[in-house]
Amino acid sequence: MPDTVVPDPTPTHESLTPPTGVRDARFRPADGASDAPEQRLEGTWRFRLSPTADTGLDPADDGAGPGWADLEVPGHWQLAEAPDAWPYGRPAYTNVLYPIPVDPPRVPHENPTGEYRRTVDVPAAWLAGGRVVLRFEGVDSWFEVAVNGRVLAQSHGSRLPTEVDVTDAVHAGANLLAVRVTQWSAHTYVEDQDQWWLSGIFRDVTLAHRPAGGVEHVTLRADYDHMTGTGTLRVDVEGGSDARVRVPDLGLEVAAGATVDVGVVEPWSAEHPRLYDVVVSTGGETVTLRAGFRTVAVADGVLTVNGAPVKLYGVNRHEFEPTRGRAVTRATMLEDVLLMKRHHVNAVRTSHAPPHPHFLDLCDEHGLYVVDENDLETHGFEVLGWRGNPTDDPAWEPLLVDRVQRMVRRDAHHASVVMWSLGNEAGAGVNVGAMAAAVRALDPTRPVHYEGDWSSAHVDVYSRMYAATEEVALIGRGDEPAWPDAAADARRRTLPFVLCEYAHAMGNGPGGLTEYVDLVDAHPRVLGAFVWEWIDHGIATRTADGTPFHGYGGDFGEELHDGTFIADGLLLPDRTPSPGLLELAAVYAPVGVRPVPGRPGVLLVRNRYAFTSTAHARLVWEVVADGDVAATGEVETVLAPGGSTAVHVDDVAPDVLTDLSPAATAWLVVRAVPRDGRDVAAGHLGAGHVLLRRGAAPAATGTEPTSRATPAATAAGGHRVGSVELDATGRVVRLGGTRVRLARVDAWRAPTDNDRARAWAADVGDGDAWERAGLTRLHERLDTIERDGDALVVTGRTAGAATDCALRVRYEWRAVDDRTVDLTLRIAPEGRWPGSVARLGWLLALEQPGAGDVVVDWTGLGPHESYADSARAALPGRWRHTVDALGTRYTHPQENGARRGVTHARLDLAAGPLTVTALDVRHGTHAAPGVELTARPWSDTALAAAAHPHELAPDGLLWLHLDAAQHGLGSAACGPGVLPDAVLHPATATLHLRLHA
Ligand code: IPT
Repeated sequence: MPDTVVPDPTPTHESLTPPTGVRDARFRPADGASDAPEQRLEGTWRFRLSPTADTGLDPADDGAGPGWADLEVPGHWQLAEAPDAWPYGRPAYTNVLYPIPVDPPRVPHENPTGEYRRTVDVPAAWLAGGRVVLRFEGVDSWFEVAVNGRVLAQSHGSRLPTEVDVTDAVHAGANLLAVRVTQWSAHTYVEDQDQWWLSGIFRDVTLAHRPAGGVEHVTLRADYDHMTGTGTLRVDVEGGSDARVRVPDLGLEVAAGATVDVGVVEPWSAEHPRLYDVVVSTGGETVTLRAGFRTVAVADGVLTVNGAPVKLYGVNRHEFEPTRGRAVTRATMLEDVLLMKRHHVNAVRTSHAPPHPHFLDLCDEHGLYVVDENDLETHGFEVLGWRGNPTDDPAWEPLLVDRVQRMVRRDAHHASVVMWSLGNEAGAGVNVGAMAAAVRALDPTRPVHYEGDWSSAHVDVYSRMYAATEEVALIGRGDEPAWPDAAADARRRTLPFVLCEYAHAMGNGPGGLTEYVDLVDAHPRVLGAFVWEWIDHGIATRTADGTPFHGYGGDFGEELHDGTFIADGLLLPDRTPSPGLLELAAVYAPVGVRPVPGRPGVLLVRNRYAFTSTAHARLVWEVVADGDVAATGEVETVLAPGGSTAVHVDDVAPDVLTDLSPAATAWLVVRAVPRDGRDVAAGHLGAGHVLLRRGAAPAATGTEPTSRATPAATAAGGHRVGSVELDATGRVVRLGGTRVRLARVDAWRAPTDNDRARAWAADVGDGDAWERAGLTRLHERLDTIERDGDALVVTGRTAGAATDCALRVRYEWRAVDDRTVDLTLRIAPEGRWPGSVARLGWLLALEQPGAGDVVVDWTGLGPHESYADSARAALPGRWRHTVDALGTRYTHPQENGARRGVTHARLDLAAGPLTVTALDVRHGTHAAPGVELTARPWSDTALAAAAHPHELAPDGLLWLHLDAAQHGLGSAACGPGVLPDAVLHPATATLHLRLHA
């Protein structure tokens, strides 16, 4: 009978009990910043995995016997031997859904549980006075700590610190430390973030001596008054009495506990991360903190730092390494920070949990604004209509409040943290207010963020994710639809707005970044936006035959998983920047360079820094004509923050166009080149280009050869026209010395992850529309072939089975000389189309063993790939890559590698070079500066069928797309699709090309 059951006084992994046997959460000084001794307990521990939480193992068992093995700490047990073997279960990926039945606080009996053992040496001196404390920075998910066989504490909060006072359980010399960690616990229900389920002691463990009268906790407040240029400092110390505070750089020494005016200081900002050592001493301990003087405020719906409105050009960062999961090394943390800085990211949301604290030390030092997010997500309740959601259940309040308190206590001394976030995707409920109040009680100096409750009743910023640009524009203007509760609505209208997630960077994309960031720049209320997300969480693994690859959901035998949705970052799993990150760098660039609609020949240069002039940058302009610099110079202007200047070609190079051949395609380019040689993406702090003039075709320029070769019959009954050989039906069989396996019009691409999805507001996804229009199964029927003067004209129809959507095609071949042919290809859609098309252009499959090594030289936009809605990173010039290097090996293979605006390309084929010159390219009413060129050693069909890059093998052909246009990328995998001006509609297209081979 229930009332005869005697409750076990010891909390278990299924108890809703805040951590027991633990000390108050404490700030965490930077590595080496305290003179109190400590030992980092990283390295080899003994380990044993049990199938249930009831392991039957004695905490006094030292793990030396059979059944135990070595394991590296910190780490996740599932990745113990990754990528070679999986001795302790495998990683599992779900985005929203719980991988266990939803029955809080109960979890399955099948509950992999790790028993950890190691001995620690406690110096005798540590026991002469003070305390001995064991600190865990992160253990996933519930754990129990025992020393010398005595159970001392139970804790949870996987990404939060736990300190256990072990003084009374240790003796001088060797002591046995035992930690029991369960994979599943009551706390799993509040840790449902979109990431791998990975367990164990995955962050640092330290054993520290806490001297008597030591610095137990520091509350540091370093404010900056931008009106006077002076700072104030207040340091409160828990622990030792008579604490003193020294700031050597300011010649300051004062008692703790008082607010002192420190006089003139250099403020901290992400642009100038000036830190001052603050030395805090008590009788027992000296700790050096690094303080940044800065004041964060929200006034009139605008967030300011040091009085200046600041914009957050952000990314969401989960901690991840392909072989280590969330057990990221300090080297990786630094790499992430430097990669962000290099790509002009100025803000990071620590999605969706407090990061390893060292990451925040790096953000302080290198300058990033941080939204520090609590370890809370209950997304799996959404599919249950939020029934039973812990966020709205008072029984969970102490646990959720404990979490935010531990975050704030640990991190509040960091200058970089400018906002607290209560968690992610945890719905609305009574505990939101309780958490917000707990945060403010500990730290009233920073705004509080939470997206899951759109009333914004308890927070200081209105936050949303993936809202479309139209809605963001409404919010920016303060014209958003009203929230039902009038008071909450009125209050929300006073708040700054932030997109805590936008631009889902899954696979090839995101497209449309510029439109969002323009809204951030245009509206004071729009505070910033954070791309989802920083890195693909592809786990290093191998095929049965040993081929390495990065796995995603489903690659580890999960019974429930979310597939490729874990591969949605700006970095590939090995931290190679994706084209999306290069585009982001161009869009976030601190010196914005943009064409001005309606003003030809003009580039507007804008200083987007909040605190910094452009004195550290040279503004270099160039006129690039057919890939070469025809004229160059510098604009001698220093722009103040927010300042702008227009660079007009008529001012900087008035005669340049008249001096150039009319056949030349010319662009104006402006770049902001750092004078200090700092390491920034593409070598500049911002760049932009505008087309000055499209080169005129040879006929118009009088450079056309006077005598043309005429079509001739071939021995095989076909036709030869200049460099091209056609069969009797008009099908291309040879270009110069290269055999052509396939040549036809194409309108499909291997769908991107965005193409495969349906945008939130769309009736049909792009990939589905293409499937319905038959584009996945196009064949070309040639109908007529006839001479027309000196031209050979072939007509036909390109279509797929089961639909009447088709492309009428007309090829007009005209010889220029024996090795040169002009092709005018006209494509005209007919039928009723269900939506967009992927591309409109000509597809060639050229017989070419070793196609990946073929060198492609091109004149056009580059060197990186570009798409209609992702073309800020590419600049006009002359570029060269191998076919292999043109491509991007996305974790999940898909369309990639297009180069736009190509006026001229040369492919070094085995039989000799093939050159393509774009004489005229049109789509609908739009005249393009050149073709869109894509080359790869496999077909789009193979690309679309591959689940991982290693499954793609060259097929002996060089697949070459020469397109009039290609569809944009959008962000439909999570959010809006391709914006209207980048949608490729079925419309007539013309390609006038000159082929020399
Ligand atoms: C949003 C989540 O906050 C984030 O963790 C991630 O899952 C992202 O989506 C998609 O990759 S939730 C959004 C789908 C409502």
